Amino acid sequence: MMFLGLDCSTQSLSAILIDFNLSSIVWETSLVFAKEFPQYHTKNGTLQKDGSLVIHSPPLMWIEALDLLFKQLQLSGIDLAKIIAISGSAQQHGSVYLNESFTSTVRNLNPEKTLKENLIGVFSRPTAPIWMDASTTKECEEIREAVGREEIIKKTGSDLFERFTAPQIRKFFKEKKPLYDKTASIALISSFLASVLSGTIAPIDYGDGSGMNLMDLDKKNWDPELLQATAPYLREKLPPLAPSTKVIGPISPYFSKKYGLKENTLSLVWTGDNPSSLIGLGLVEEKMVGISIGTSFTYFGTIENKKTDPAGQGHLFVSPTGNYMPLNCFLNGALAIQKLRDEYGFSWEDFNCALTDTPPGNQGAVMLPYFQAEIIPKVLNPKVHRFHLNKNEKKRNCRALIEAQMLSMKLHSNWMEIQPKTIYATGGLSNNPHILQIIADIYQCPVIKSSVAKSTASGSALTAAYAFFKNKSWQEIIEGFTKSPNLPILPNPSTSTIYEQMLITYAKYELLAQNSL
Ligand code: XUL
Repeated sequence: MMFLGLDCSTQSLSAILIDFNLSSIVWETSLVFAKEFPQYHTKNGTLQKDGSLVIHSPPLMWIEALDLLFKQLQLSGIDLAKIIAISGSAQQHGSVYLNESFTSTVRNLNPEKTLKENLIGVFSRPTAPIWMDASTTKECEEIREAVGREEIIKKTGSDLFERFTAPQIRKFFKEKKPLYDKTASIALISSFLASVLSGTIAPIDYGDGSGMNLMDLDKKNWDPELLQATAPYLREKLPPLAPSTKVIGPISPYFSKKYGLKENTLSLVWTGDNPSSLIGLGLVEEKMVGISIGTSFTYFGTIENKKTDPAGQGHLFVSPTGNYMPLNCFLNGALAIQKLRDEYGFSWEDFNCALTDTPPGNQGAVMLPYFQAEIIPKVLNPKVHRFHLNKNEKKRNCRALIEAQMLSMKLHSNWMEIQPKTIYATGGLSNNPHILQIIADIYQCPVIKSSVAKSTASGSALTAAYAFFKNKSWQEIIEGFTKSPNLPILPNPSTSTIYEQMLITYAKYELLAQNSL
């Protein structure tokens, strides 16, 4: 019995096919957008002008990738009739704007054509604002003003954030009203791709819906007051909400006819990449903690009772298990490291040497790594700050960057009130033991790299299995897939006081920089 999990992240579309009975991964792939689809001229999968806070991506690129992925799956020689159900996840918050032709076009996808040829005419906005977009401060203020900050945090689990969907929709409505009026349906990236796969307008799941500033977390419904404060006629443009364990129906005949999947392969509601990786990492029990170090850096866990961040910097999402998922997201993650490496002409080997050649605590050197606009703490005028550190001290800068990323994460995650016993790490950079060692030392707790590199896609495959079996617990579902054979990276106790002290210094510099802006 096979289950397919997909993940449309900022930089790539990935897939994991699991054989549930054998507890094994049968096939996996990753299509890097910038490499496979240069015709879209993206930088790491995104469209952005230097220095601009506006960051979008082309939805057509995602569906071209979907076609290519299924083509590769078909050519893999695997018996696709064994695939029982498909689910997926996508980068959170980003929104796709569709005109009135979408419903009928997606219902009648012609397998003689490509997905791109089928869907080229369905967009009322050619590009989709994504989670890196920080251009909606004004709209955040307007919605906050209308509904009240405390009320919004209580209802939706988060304060207004530039990248969240409501302020993005409001900005589109204000700036491009005629196009907003032509928009019949607004999807999240997750629900857009689920729609294509199922041939019908797909629900938005509670987890990804929590990242919109539009969903009432308790009622699990769209909140009328927030809808009204965002844009007119918005309720009519949004799909229903549903759990990510819901089966939408069979896949669109496009995929069975074209690629040889079974006609009755089930197609599920998709969720966001973070909720999905919670499952992929096996964090289904209260107070388990994960860290994802990919394009964004996120720190998250599972809790049973609703708890929001009083400082309004973090988020509370509904998790696929029905519990809550507190999460903090940092924008200056992998791309900040890449930027520093590019500046210094450092290979990964050089970078790793820099980490081993410099001592924990970096002899007092501190960086505030705002290479791009930052989410936590909010920085809209990006600038890299250096204290007791010179830009040309290349090795110390490398350590300063990683220490800053992890100290900031620790500093701002206190509100979750979870003392991690073990941190489960995923994301591209979790392959790097030097980075994991710094995390272990700063948190003074063991860090285990996930057994599955693509934990988001694997989380979706496991969610598909959960939905199919109905009577198995989450624990039974994840058991064979999430136990990591990797040895934990243990903290070095001698670094404990160094980092305790450094956290205080870091907080002081962060405050200083905030006040000087
Ligand atoms: C979470 C967030 C990011 C994206 C990246 O709130 O904005 O982690 O989901 O894919």
